[in-house]
Amino acid sequence: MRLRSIALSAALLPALASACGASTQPVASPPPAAAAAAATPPAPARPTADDARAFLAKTDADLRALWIARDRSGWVSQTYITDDTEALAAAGEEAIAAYVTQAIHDAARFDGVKLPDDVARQLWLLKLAQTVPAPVDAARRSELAQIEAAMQSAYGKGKYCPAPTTPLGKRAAKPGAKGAAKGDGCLTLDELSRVLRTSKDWDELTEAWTGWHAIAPALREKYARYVELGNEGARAIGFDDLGALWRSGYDMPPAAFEADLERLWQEVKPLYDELHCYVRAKLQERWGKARIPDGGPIPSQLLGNMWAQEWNNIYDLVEPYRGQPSLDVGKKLVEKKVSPVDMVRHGERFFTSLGLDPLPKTFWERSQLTRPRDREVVCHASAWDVTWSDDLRIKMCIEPTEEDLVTIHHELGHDYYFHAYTKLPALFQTGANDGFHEGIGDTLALSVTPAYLKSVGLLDAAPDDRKAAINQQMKMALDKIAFLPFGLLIDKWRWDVFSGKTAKGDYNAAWWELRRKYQGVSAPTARSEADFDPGAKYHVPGSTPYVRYFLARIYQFQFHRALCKAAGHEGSLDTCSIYGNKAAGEKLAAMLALGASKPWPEAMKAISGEDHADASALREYFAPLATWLHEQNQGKTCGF
Ligand code: X8Z
Ligand code: ZN
Repeated sequence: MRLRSIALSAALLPALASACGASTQPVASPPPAAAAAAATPPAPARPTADDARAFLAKTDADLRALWIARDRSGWVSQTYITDDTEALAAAGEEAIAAYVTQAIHDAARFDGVKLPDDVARQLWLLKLAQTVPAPVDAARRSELAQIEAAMQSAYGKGKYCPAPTTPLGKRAAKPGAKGAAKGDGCLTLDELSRVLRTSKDWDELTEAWTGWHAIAPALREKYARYVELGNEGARAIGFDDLGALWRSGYDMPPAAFEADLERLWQEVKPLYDELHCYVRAKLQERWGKARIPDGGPIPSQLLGNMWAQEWNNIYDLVEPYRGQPSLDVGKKLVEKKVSPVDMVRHGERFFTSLGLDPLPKTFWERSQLTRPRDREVVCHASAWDVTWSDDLRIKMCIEPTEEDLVTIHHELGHDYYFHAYTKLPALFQTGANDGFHEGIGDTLALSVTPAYLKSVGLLDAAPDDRKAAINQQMKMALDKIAFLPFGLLIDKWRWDVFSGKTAKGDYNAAWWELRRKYQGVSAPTARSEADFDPGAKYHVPGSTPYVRYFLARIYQFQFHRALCKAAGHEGSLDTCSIYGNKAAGEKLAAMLALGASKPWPEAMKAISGEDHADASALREYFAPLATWLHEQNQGKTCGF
């Protein structure tokens, strides 16, 4: 879906200046949603720019109505999963998919017409508006929408029910014990994630990992069919396959985009390799070289996160210097009994301190901040503007952890973007590219420094010497640097699946090959093609493209450097907080207000003066740690 909700299957695929094939294939008779469009008077033989504008005005109104309907049912289905709400979500998705395919076909009459830039750009964005375009055939279109909704629900409802004799089964049976299952004796993703975050028991960690991954084999057949139908939809509007469509949203040809990603990856890979080497050595001290051999991948259940995507939860195992002031914000949140609402207020305060508006009253009435006790929901965090009119919300299952405090800033970043461009034409109501959208809240979170946290009572002391600063850098690197290869590989896997390079019979093997090659992690237990491990990551069954998060990890340091400069910060980037700085706020707001109305390099220029993605800001931020890691790794066998 291309939603005003981020992190749903939603999409926000951005615009591209270069042309990419419009559909020349005949499209079947218009679906009901498009019937109104078909009833407009026949276009003149030679359409003009004014005709294109009129077409867009109508399309804008139609899209708004359809997107609002789709997002209303999407919100309800994700905050109350039942067969009925799943069917409503599928219907909303189906209607919009039908409309967009038809509208793209209708817009083909403007091909070759000289158009003003804003008109040409909206027509191009229309082609990218549907993350998963539907086949023209009504039955297959309906099938695709149902599969998408079913995969999303299945993921949301996923649970692991341990047998009483297993390590987690025994734990679950102890009432009141940490990790004890509630009610049915089954464990949700939150509970299994808590085990991965806190347990230091090999068997428990392995069981939590395999337990969650057992939800995914049931999705394998559905996913294979989704690939067929999604490709059919993408081809019907002129793309080679669904992956080609996803790579087309970056104002450059897909091949140039891939090359740019590789350039960025090569710039940050040396830092990842040093971090991996250091962390592996620390884990070897904890678990032994028999389990983690030199030169090999790290078993992925040992990194504190279900997907080994961020490693900050094992900070205690890898802390550079003991005896420094605690950086444990989670402990403080628990100690001070900071409620989920208060955590969100902390986030909002950061945005308003920059001169941005407070969140609307309805945000507090309509958001889902905690996991409801009485129904199934999709807990994966997301941000919404359900009725496309400043109806801002977030959907989370907040726990008192630092991770969730950072995620709150992340989600509010999406909401503030929605708010900033709410008056633009609907097709421009998206990020300059999807990496921008993912990077805004994270940019502000980079300003949530220990000094800032101390000022709001969430830390007792901020680092004031080199050792403490290295500890803080390590903490940040376990989040920001550890994530980079993961951010890249999910879509590398999907692009190969969509293009057919990876056949259905190789889904899981291809996944683990990429996990080993890029992340240097291995599966906790033997895997086979009976498994479907990519399906255990939200964004795969949820149809959310993922390379956006890789981009966001690069952009956010670029944005941070630019905003710190605007704020007049002197000193190293890792000590900069733009909290309370209106000049930085203005710069940010100006960029957000552009939405997708301009190619993303122009938005990048508006905020940073630079017109390309540049990993040098990230490298500058982590320069002290890079030197330190390099020293620590002397004499070690690095690599995997
Ligand atoms: O999905 C998200 C956000 C919602 S857009 C919570 N993120 C990725 C993930 O959780 O895998 C943020 C970081 C990466
Ligand atoms: Zn996000």
